[in-house]
Amino acid sequence: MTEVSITPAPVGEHLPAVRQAASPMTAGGPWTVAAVQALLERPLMDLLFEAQTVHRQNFPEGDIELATLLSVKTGGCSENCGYCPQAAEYDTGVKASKLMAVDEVLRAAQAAKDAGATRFCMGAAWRAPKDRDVEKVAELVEAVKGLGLQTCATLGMLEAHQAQQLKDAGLDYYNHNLDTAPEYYGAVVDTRSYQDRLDTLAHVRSAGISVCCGGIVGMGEAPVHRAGLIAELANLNPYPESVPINNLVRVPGTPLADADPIDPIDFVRVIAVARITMPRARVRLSAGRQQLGEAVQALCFMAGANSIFYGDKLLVTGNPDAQADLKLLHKLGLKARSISEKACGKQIETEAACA
Ligand code: SAM
Ligand code: DTB
Ligand code: SF4
Repeated sequence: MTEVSITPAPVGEHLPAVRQAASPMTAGGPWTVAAVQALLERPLMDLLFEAQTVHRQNFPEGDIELATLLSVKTGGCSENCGYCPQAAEYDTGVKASKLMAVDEVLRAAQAAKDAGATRFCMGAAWRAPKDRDVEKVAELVEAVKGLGLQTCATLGMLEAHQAQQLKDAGLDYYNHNLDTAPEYYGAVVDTRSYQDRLDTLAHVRSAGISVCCGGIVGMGEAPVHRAGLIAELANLNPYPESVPINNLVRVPGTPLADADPIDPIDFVRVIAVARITMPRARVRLSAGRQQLGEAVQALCFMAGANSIFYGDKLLVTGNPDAQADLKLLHKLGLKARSISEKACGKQIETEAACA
């Protein structure tokens, strides 16, 4: 057994260094990679204490957002993202299909709403949609919005006029992840650049759509790359309203199928640091929850996660069963966010509307 020596910390070092927000969505920055890495390396109990303190200051209601995903256009994607089962060049057994019809999507959205979700996210395996694709997705957005759900879409790279068209249709959020640090990006995907991702995020912002942007851990990245991802996200000005943190789902047939899984405690650290650096963001415990188990998820909520993907399926891979998730929230004494019990007393349009 390895011998571990524990050095007591000087008095005062365990106090939380709570940072006050200058404005709700531009707090604390700019963050250097070194400062973020130093946070990641803090003694776990200090880190959790600080993250929970920041969390309580910014989300006194303490509810958990339930967001349901639907793959509206599956597989056959021309990009080569090393993590993704939907890339055409990998043999993953995913069957490619065309864009779903409005009534089929509406049925799924209604079921998600009936099960308690407040946000419905439509994903499409495109590198970049064509204008005629955006027109059809705009119809989906309008229909889902009509049910009283928050709408989110993730369709790949967007041009400015396409973002505007989606905004006009009532899109609340656009998900477009930076996925990892800029210097590790080329090791994961080389059919597009980091700058391409940032350009789309800028178009989404300019159109007035709220940004959902996060990344994946467990892709063989070094701790400095995790710090680099968080620093990039936190330094977006403003930082994203929603930050999904995915634990890589290792799908056979993808280049990352055999990546070493991240240590669960390191996963919790990433959540805590996302909370501290982006105090007002909804930090979402995203893909890969099945692999974490209940105790680690509980630590993630302690660390400031306040959103989950909810429903038996992600896009093409599995997710914890919805009933099991509701039981877990109940066991932990956590409440799901609901449209009728809004903390702000207004119809939820964006998180900012509740500020
Ligand atoms: N094609 C669009 C794009 O790439 O932005 C939208 C769909 S894509 C599947 C959305 C996100 O899912 C990716 O950016 C990535 O963060 C996440 N993702 C994909 N495969 C994953 C996996 N195996 N494990 C964890 N997250 C994954
Ligand atoms: C995000 O950050 N994670 C979701 C959503 N945004 C679109 C997707 C996870 C995909 C996991 C693998 C799959 O089922 O395709
Ligand atoms: Fe295509 Fe998106 Fe999958 Fe990359 S992550 S292969 S862009 S569907």
